[in-house]
Amino acid sequence: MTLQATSFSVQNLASFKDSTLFGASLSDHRQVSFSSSASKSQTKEFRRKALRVTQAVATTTQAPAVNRASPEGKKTLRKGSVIITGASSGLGLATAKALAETGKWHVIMACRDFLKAERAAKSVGMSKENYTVMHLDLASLDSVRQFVNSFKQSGRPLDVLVCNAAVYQPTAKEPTFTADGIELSVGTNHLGHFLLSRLLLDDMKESDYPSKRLIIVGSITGNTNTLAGNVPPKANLGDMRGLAGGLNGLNSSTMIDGGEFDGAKAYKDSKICNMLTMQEFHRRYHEETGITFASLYPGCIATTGLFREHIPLFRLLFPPFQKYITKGYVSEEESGNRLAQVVSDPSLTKSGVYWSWNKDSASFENQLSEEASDVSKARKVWEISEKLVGLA
Ligand code: NDP
Ligand code: PMR
Repeated sequence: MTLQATSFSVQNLASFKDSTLFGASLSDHRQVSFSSSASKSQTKEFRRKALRVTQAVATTTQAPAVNRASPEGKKTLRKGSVIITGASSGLGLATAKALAETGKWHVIMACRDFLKAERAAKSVGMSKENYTVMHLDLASLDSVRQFVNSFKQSGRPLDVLVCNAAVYQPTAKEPTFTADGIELSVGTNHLGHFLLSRLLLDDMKESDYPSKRLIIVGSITGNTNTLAGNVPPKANLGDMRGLAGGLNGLNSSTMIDGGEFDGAKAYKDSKICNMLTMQEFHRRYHEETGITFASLYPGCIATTGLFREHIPLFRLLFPPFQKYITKGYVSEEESGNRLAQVVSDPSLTKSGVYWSWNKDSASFENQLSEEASDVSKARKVWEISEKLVGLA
């Protein structure tokens, strides 16, 4: 365990990147000079969109990435368009708020509970013109496909996709299942997002936004090179016999490694899949598309709904434990600012990176555990997942 206390020793030893502050970095973003080839691709993009919009049921008008009509005659960037899954609470909501507040982003809040999401957006003061709520239940592959269709029909560009939603069932004695009969944690956190991002990749490719990003939220607890990742039950995908069998509990185990059901382990395993998927996306698509693929550990946001199914004593003690003992605690607002940086900060464009933040809230490229960076496991997760979601 050389990298053991990630939050302690690695953060202290790492050479930290200069963290550009969010507001400042966005203003850098505003003035972009475009080459003539970019203009050609914009024209092509326009034609394609025009066709798509006429065919669409719901239509909106689409601006190219660069508007030329600013009063000073400067080229200004259009609003970025970002989808955030699970934006109805916790990290997703805080990120949506942080981005919406800049006035430079339109946030598509992809949520399973429409009313909850609308109320959440209002409660944090997001103004109507900066967000749209769209229904997405990641625990149903049909719902994922419907969401993608509705999004495509809306005619909106897609510049950044944030796979954030998750469920955590630490006290479940028995497994529960998605609409497709897949164990819920891996089905939602990994497979739902896997299908979503695969189906939306073309939309991101077509976007004319200067920096396109696909972000999959990871976690320290899926990384066994950390102290937190060594709290039992530890993440471990094994030979993936359970995943290959469909995690259905009938002719296969509900756990990726083929073991007995354990809700806490299933969550941690799903986070390894998230981090492996990001890297596999990077290897397969970064060079060809220029899309930045990234993952992150936003810090321990001990107050979120993620722990809703934990015992009351845990929910009471977990925030002070993280605040005063491990010092890994981070507020929802701060975590939202961190993820918003990964969405929009010009200094965080490197692809294939798992971002973390030090105690001064400066971002740095963190190291993943051996398993969470295993190239052959990443390929295997990808290939099995393709079959399970009906892409292969
Ligand atoms: P929350 O429970 O507050 O947020 C999770 C979100 O996911 C909610 O909006 C929830 O919707 C949504 N969601 C759950 N199931 C589905 C589904 N089937 N379809 C669509 N949306 C769904 O938890 P956090 O904000 O803490 O978690 C956000 C991310 O951060 C997760 O990926 C988690 O793994 C990660 N993370 C969290 C840490 C922490 O300390 N909290 C640490 C490291 C990573 P609803 O509101 O309807 O329940
Ligand atoms: Mg952990 C550096 C110490 C550290 C950090 C940063 C975390 C983060 N945790 C640390 C240490 C410990 N935790 C220790 C020493 C213990 C044993 C007392 C401990 C226990 C613990 C439990 C029971 N921790 C937990 C749980 C959970 O149920 C949480 C979990 O695993 O959710 C999947 C959790 C977490 N600890 C963290 C973080 C970030 C979490 C939850 C969030 C996540 O990974 O999504």
